[in-house]
Amino acid sequence: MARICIFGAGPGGLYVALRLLQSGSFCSDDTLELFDWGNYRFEGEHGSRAAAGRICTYHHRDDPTQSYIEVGGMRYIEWDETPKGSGHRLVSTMIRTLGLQEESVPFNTTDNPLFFLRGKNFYSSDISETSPAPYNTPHAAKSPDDAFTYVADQAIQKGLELDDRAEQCRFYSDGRLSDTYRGVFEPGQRLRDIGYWNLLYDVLGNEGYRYADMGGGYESNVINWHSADALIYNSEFAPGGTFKTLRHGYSTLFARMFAEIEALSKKEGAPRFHYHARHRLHSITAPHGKISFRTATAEAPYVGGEAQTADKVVLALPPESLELVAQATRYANVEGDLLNEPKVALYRDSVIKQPSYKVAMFFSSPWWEKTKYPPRLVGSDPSATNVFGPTITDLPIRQVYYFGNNSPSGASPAVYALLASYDDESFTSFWQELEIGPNRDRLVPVSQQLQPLHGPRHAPEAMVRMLRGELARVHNGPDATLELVPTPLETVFMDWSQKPFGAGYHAWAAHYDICDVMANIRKPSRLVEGLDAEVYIVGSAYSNDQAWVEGAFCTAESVLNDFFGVAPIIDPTDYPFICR
Ligand code: LYS
Repeated sequence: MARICIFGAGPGGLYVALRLLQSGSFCSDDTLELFDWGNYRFEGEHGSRAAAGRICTYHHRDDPTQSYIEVGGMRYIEWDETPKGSGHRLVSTMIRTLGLQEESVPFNTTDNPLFFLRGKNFYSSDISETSPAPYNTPHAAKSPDDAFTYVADQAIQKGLELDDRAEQCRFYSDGRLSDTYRGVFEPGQRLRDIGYWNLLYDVLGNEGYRYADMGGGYESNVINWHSADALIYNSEFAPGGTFKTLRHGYSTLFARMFAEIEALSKKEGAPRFHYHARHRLHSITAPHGKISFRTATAEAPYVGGEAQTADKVVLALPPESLELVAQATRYANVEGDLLNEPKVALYRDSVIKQPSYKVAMFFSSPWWEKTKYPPRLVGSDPSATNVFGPTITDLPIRQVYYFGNNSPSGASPAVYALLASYDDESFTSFWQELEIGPNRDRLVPVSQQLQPLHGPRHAPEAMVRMLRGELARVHNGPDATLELVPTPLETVFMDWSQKPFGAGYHAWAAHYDICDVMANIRKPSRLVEGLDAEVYIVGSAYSNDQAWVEGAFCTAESVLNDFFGVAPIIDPTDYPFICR
């Protein structure tokens, strides 16, 4: 008669629930419960607002027959199923085993992106010695991506097999600056103790750094994070990378996982299964390993209910949510405060929360095709969705992806979807002040805003005009005005910096042995002398693949294998799910 409680119905929580049910390791008098602060029953007003954690496919006017935009996670890297092959093995495996392979389509990215940097419009193919990008650095004669490769060449010792995942893990803990490195840092110094901004600045100079930041599209990739991880991770975003998605939106995967969970829980011999929408974990303790917790409702999220017990608890929650639970527990000042144990708190803080923001616009025409600087499409696969991009700019919109007319049913009249802004870090605050609209004071404290829990929100007029102006300049030249971009049919935004997520994604902080953190934060009681509590933490934040669903699946799979006795879903020999 075991009770297992999973908090968080994002990719990590769904994965744990599904794999546990599939493993058949339950008795029929066991109970499996899944809690989520939102209501991710995968049916919006019109059955369309499929969402799970930080995945959210938004169809125009919330109508599933219409074109859509991903306002959260949007793609994955396919694994070809060979032992040496790279890619997201668990996401690819899940898609295949759930019978969604037919739905898998290329997420086209261009190998010749359009740039608008320092007021200049140009394509990647225009960049040359005689026509460099507008930065005062020799690196401006090549693509921004080249600057990242250059830094990696300077910093990494020759001869390492860094495509190999086990080798990568060793590099995270013990990678050293190459013997030939010349700069402020010493050759042979541990890379994990060097901030990546510090390293980029040391190698590229400030102009080179700015170019890598603005031309790379993601400020999140160049912050002062863990250099050993950054040196490997950033190669994933080079132009022309091969990504995939699901034809009718990435949420299809999570909707299917949820449906499968419900189906399996109705089978003979299955445990009792309960999904508690709009219920969150309020606080948790584990004195001498005995778990005690309180939940709260979405209506009164900070008021804890009666104390409850469980045999095992999985916290499939991002760091911000863990911190909220830790705070409530700390104020109760009770025995067994696991999350606030000094080493657990230190390890919880091993990742940097990265605010990120997405704005989706829907138009009655693909106006961008007839501009002075249209994005250039690549890929001629007829099964491809129209998605392509990115266009990259130093304007606050930062990156643009052209989803186009991707209505699942060919709805008429056609509606063309545009991910008008994909921005992160300091750029998110540009949009946040436009959320409220003119002549209005703030009514809800920032710390109590929960927008991403309720789904995308409609953008006020001034935000829409700001977006049109920036899109006009990017596609028509620095003097273009907003009238060059038609009035959209609809504009919605998603601010992932708000609670309970507190970030769109996470990056490892420098000065941590991330392998040690990854291995131990999964079961935080391992960080407390003499304690054994069946409380587990999973999710992309503390993973080998941050900012990817794969990271959440890998931490979840490793917890299932190592602590729940579930056999690995695929051979882990050449693909450690976590580093340890
Ligand atoms: N997985 C995200 C994407 O495909 C990456 C976010 C970058 C985080 N530094 O765009």
